[in-house]
Amino acid sequence: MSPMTTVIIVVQCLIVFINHSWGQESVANAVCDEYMTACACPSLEEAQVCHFQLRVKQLLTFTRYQIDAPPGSQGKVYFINTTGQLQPVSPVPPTPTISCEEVNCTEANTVDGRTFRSFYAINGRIPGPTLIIHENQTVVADVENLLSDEGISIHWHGMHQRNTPWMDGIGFISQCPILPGASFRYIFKAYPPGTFWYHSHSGAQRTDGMYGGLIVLEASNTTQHDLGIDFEDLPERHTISFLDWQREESLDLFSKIHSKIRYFPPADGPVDVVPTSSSDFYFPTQAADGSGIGVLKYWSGLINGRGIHSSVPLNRSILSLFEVDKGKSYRFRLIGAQSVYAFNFSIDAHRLTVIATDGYFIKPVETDFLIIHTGERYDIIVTTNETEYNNFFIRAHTLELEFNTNEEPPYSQIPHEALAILHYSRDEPPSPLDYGTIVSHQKNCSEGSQCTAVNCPFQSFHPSYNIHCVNVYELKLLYPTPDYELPSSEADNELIFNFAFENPQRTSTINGRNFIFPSASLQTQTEEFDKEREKIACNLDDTCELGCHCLHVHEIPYKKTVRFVISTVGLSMSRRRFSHPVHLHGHSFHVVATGYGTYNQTTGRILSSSDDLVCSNGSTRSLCVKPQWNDEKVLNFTVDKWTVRKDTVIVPAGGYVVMQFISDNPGFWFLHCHIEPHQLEGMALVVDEAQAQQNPPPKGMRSCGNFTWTIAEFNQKLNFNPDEQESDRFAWWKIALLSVSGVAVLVMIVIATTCIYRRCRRKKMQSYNVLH
Ligand SMILES: *[C@@H]1O[C@H](CO)[C@@H](O)[C@H](O)[C@H]1NC(C)=O
Ligand SMILES: *[C@@H]1O[C@H](CO)[C@@H](O)[C@H](O)[C@H]1NC(C)=O
Ligand SMILES: *[C@@H]1O[C@H](CO)[C@@H](O)[C@H](O)[C@H]1NC(C)=O
Ligand SMILES: *[C@@H]1O[C@H](CO)[C@@H](O)[C@H](O)[C@H]1NC(C)=O
Ligand SMILES: *[C@@H]1O[C@H](CO)[C@@H](O)[C@H](O)[C@H]1NC(C)=O
Ligand SMILES: *[C@@H]1O[C@H](CO)[C@@H](O)[C@H](O)[C@H]1NC(C)=O
Ligand SMILES: *[C@@H]1O[C@H](CO)[C@@H](O)[C@H](O)[C@H]1NC(C)=O
Ligand SMILES: *[C@@H]1O[C@H](CO)[C@@H](O)[C@H](O)[C@H]1NC(C)=O
Ligand SMILES: *[C@@H]1O[C@H](CO)[C@@H](O)[C@H](O)[C@H]1NC(C)=O
Ligand SMILES: *[C@@H]1O[C@H](CO)[C@@H](O)[C@H](O)[C@H]1NC(C)=O
Ligand SMILES: *[C@@H]1O[C@H](CO)[C@@H](O)[C@H](O)[C@H]1NC(C)=O
Ligand SMILES: *[C@@H]1O[C@H](CO)[C@@H](O)[C@H](O)[C@H]1NC(C)=O
Ligand SMILES: [Cu+2]
Repeated sequence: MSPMTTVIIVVQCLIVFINHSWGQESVANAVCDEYMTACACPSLEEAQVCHFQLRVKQLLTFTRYQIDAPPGSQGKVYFINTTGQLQPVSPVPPTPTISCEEVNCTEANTVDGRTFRSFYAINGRIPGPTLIIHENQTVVADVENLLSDEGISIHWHGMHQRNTPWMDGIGFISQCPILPGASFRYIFKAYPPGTFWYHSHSGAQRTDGMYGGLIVLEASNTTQHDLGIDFEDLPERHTISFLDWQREESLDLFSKIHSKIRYFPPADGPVDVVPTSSSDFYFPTQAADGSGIGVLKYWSGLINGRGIHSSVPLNRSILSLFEVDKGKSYRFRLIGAQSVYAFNFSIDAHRLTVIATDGYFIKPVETDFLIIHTGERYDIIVTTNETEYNNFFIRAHTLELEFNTNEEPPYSQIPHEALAILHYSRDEPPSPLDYGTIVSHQKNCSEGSQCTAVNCPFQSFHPSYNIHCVNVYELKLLYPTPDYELPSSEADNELIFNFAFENPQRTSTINGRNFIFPSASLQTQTEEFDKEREKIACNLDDTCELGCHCLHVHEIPYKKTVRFVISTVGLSMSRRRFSHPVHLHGHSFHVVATGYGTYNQTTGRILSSSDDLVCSNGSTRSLCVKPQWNDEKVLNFTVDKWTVRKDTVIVPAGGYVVMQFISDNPGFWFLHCHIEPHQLEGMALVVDEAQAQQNPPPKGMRSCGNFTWTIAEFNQKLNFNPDEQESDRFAWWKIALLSVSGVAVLVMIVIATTCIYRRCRRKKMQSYNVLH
């Protein structure tokens, strides 16, 4: 066999091998063009791997763009005219007019009907397309950063990322941000099934629209039977996301918040006016328990990217419309994508049957209102049994109340409401001109007609509201947790984290510490973190009286029952009390218990924090840097296979939530308040789970971090002589040539030796044969 033939055979073998090992997986490219609101993958039988492309751009609202046009191409501005239609603004000559037909351009993204500003679009839209995949499918998502100036990352909220912690999409925790002009390939297993979402986890980009739904369809089709409800599941049409929309871009907003300047210009004035009096400053509004809500002043609310600002008449707004047939039941999937505000969700004249949360089915609960906090998801069944009307308002109302010190409850609601429409397809869908004719059917809660609300951020409403709360810990799973996923009631490891505004600046902290991001990604550059740990990680024994700004990391061991107690107690004065929606990455935890403070029976407002926990130790100012259980109380927590599981949970103001899980997913997992300004101020920490068992990252993931060098190195560089380079390069070229010929000679020697040896053997054999 000649060496050439050998090489050819080896190469052919390699090709066959590669084809074989790659060809086993069937790959489908999900079509996900700019005009599509949802992009679906074929079933697992047809495609084990599903490929999406997500392109992130900065676009203007009310503007259409020709798809795939080069940068610098003209957008076309539209406004909603008096007949409720989109009317183009003609460009000034000589700018060429682009023509937008059905699918040539992005949609106009009219948001709240009023606010003309830039936002982050994924595939041309706000929100980005809903991605629909199947349980255990392998998802490949190429994320392209087409922004001009910011790094991005995409987090797949609720996906466990087992064995793939570096695919979790947290800038500087699980990866370096994707720089402008670059793309990043996320690959992960779609697990668990249910309603999830994806969103930026760098800066405050989520607030500016960088998110979309992520629906993982269950492999099992027995749910309908087990729930006893015959429903239709149409995730491409019936996924509903909520966003509280702001007038200014988040960079402007957060630079104000970080300077503690709560100035929001009046709605009827320009945004660039300078405040002249401290009375221009905004103070957070309050919920029924007196706790503060709304770090940012409310501007408007969007349901699937559309809504109505209070200054816009109904007949000049464009709302999201959800079509249904009469006499059926439908599964709707609700996604809390808000920046700050919780929404009280309801559909006029329809009750809601809550059937799942954060990917886990629950025993159905019927309700009038469902409160959804940022980060949470709830699945509901809506039965379309109304006979008289065809159009109903879908409402998402903030929990803000109008307090008047002299009055007693019930206080009236501040009218901050996002609207959409449920349309029975018995006739034509309404146009904006018809919106005004839609009859309101808001449920009036009275003594004789009590209402139910699921997921209140406090124990209960004052009786005068006639609203009964069903809170998270009261929900029960529909399917029991399998033993291998069930933590024991007794915790092997317990950590107590107090979420409060406890530092001299009164900004968002956990145990008195403001989280700051490292300069290199923890998950992919762990050696650097381990080396610098002393310098950059928080000292967990510090009493933090003067504030602690540090990389807050807590270690937990492998395969134990871990208990996190998330509390909101401590120094807080009543108005500074806040309920925080807390999200843990990498796990679904069991919500074992919820503790509440005490409430004034006359007003329903919080009197004091729960005394199950104490903060007294460790500091003269009683900062809650090391919260502990109160020894005088005997508390007993039990987990069973019906205990509800979630990945995001609301922790009541002045109270706590006990969550338990098995630490069977090694990785650096972020734990944080999902209210964007709180997270950015430092209400976050990293759980370092089983570092020794962590999976090293795939080759080639980019690294980031500080760069520093010395003057000596600089001087050496300064003495560089370009003129010497030509000959130098020649020298390298010669060395390369020499090595190649050297290798060739060696190979020839080896081949020659082998041939000679073989021939000798053949001769020996021949002589052997001769001998016998
Ligand atoms: C509103 O815009 C539509 C579509 O561009 C146009 O047909 C209609 O005449 C406009 N209405 C008014 C009142 O200008
Ligand atoms: C828009 O798309 C249609 C169909 O693909 C095509 O015929 C038409 O020329 C396109 N228009 C423009 C302006 O690109
Ligand atoms: C999907 O994968 C998970 C984890 O590997 C497994 O527990 C589950 O049974 C799988 N689901 C199906 C339908 O195969
Ligand atoms: C569920 O799926 C199985 C297997 O594909 C099928 O035989 C069965 O009819 C399905 N059941 C329902 C209620 O759709
Ligand atoms: C739109 O609504 C406003 C006030 O709500 C009303 O004055 C106006 O006449 C309406 N326009 C049309 C075209 O119906
Ligand atoms: C939710 O909003 C509706 C109006 O949209 C109101 O009637 C109801 O009282 C609110 N419920 C809660 C729990 O805030
Ligand atoms: C529709 O069903 C609900 C229960 O799901 C019931 O309360 C309501 O009265 C029904 N409405 C009509 C018009 O039948
Ligand atoms: C609730 O009360 C308002 C105002 O009193 C009334 O207009 C409305 O019809 C009532 N809603 C229902 C469903 O009865
Ligand atoms: C509860 O609130 C009422 C009304 O503001 C007040 O008079 C009363 O003293 C409060 N009760 C307690 C225990 O603070
Ligand atoms: C307070 O902290 C000290 C040292 O950190 C510890 O020895 C002591 O037991 C703690 N006291 C309580 C009541 O937990
Ligand atoms: C805790 O609760 C369990 C189950 O309810 C019970 O068996 C156990 O005795 C309780 N322990 C204490 C100390 O109350
Ligand atoms: C990187 O630089 C920042 C800012 O100077 C510093 O705070 C941080 O500790 C440095 N990181 C490391 C790993 O040295
Ligand atoms: Cu918070």
